[in-house]
Amino acid sequence: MFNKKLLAVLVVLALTAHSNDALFCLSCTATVSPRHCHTLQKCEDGKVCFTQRYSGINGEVLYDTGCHTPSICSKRTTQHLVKSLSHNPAYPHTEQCVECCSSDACNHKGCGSPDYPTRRGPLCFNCQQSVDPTFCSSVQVCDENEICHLHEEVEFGESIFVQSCSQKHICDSGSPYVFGKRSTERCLKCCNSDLCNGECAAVTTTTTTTTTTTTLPTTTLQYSSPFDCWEIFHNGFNTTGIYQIYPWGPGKKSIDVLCNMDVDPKGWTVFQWRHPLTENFTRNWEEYKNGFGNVSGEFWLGNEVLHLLSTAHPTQFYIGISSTNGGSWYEKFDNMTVASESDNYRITLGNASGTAGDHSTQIDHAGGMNTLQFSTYDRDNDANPNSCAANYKGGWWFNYCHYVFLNAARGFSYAETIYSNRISNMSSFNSSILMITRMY
Ligand SMILES: [Ca+2]
Repeated sequence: MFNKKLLAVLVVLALTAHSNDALFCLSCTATVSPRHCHTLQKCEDGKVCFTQRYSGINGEVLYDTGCHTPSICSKRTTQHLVKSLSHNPAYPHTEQCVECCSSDACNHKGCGSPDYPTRRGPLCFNCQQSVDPTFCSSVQVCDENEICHLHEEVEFGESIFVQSCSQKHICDSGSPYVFGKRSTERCLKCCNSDLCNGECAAVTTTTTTTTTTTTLPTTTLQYSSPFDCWEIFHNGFNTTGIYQIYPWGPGKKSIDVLCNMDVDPKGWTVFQWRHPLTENFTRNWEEYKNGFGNVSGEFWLGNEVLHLLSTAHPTQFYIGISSTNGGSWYEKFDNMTVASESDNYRITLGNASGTAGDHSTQIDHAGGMNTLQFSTYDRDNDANPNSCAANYKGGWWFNYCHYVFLNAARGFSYAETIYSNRISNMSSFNSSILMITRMY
């Protein structure tokens, strides 16, 4: 079995306690303007929000944003950055500005970039499902007539939080969210200031449902309609194999997935498997969205399912690769999310650990994939003037273009660099596995 050697790896998850004092900063790379960045990062103590403006390959103005130590804005550091960027082939032109600020999302207008529209609603957390509203890292600016909204459902004993912009009348009309007799709404919050829907502390409305006499199906399973392989594992199934999950919720359509119960922490939902590289991975946007291949062979599970699973719970991401000369490596990333289709399935990755090397998150490099949108040959969302997906014949989170690319076409020798420093081309690529599980 793949990566058996690696099963004994202990992962220590450092769970960061939520602090009300934490500074939130917009965190994106290569955006045309910071105000178009929809990812919010909770900074470590002592860090500030930064904006960095520079010229892209065609001379277009681009911005990176995020948390950083204030030293990035010191004169000496700025000069050093200008020097290092000008030697990076991805950024032939020098950086133009680095600016710091220290209030929530203040870097949405850093380095002289355009501010949010003057007529706008609040900046709100925007997550369709999260196990804790403080884990939400996606934001959007609401329309003028909208407010920030947060509500909690309890389903099968688990709390699920939904955060979004909503019409004001949603709050005026009480509770519009009733998802059947198994749901009890707990927290419903409507508020009208930036980032006010990040937690449930101030509950504006509480509704209590009356006890239902409906007899629920008797079952010994903890999760009768498992959402993912994590729930299947916690239902007591600890053998790697194909199982049925309900990513769209109980009573909705189910799909077959490969659950990996070998790698710790067990309960991984596999979303890509390649070996022996016979499946065609040169597919269009819709095929990558909905998935293709055979779940008992080689496949891509689908970006839509990946989005649903990775945004419902804090998610750990695993990349496993092996080469034809017998080498195998893995890398794990904390806090992985894949945004919705409206954000072109943008991927976000947290801290990395493993043996393969963190070539996916090198934010200042042209080939890192962290915070990037997905591209296919018919949907070009990369930073390259050409289409990376068309040139390299597979869908991926391309930048300009890649350090890691595990969906390359078989026999396509031009697709060099399958995994930077590990697998240099298709002829030495033996297998890959991509999978996710809950961090806790
Ligand atoms: Ca392009």
